[in-house]
Amino acid sequence: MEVIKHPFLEVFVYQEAKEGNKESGDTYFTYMNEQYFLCAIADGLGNGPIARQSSEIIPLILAEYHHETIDELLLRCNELMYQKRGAAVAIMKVDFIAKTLEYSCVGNIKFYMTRRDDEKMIYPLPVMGYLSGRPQKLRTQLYTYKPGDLFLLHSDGVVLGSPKSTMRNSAGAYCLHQTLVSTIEHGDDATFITGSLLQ
Ligand SMILES: [Mn+2]
Repeated sequence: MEVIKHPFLEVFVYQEAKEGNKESGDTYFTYMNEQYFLCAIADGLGNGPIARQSSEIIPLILAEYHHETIDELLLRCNELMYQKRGAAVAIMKVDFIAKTLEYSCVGNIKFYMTRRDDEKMIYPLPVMGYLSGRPQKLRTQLYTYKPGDLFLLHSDGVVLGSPKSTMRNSAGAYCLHQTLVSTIEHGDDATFITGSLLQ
């Protein structure tokens, strides 16, 4: 488990490989500074080392170019999928100054945000498909956030019957993390990132 604890936010990451595989085909990335927090999950097509060949590129690109926009980052990653299997990729950026959260996804990674003062859950739909090196359409969404808002990003190895009630019943990111760890089914590569926005 990777943990980030900061006055601005608290984040918990969990990852496990499909049973029998040494390496997960999923990768994840987190980075933060005083202005922003950037995180991502990538799920490589196929499984094991082949899947990882595609997904491991995403954290490398994000570590080098974290100052760029999400669209720029996704298009960079897309170009590098050429002649590889490809990957589903979701990227999220929290701007602590503007108090905004920006999100974009191509493929089967899910994102949810619940807010303390709003019953509606935010659940942006992804662009279908995966990054493959071909020209890619993007659908990047921008939201405002307030202290107490909770988010969850997960790969398709995490299966949630009712994300809304699971999140509503969690006091914060750690509680949500613990609930998910106890319900995970171990049949697939699984990665999730839970976070509480604090300021
Ligand atoms: Mn998967």
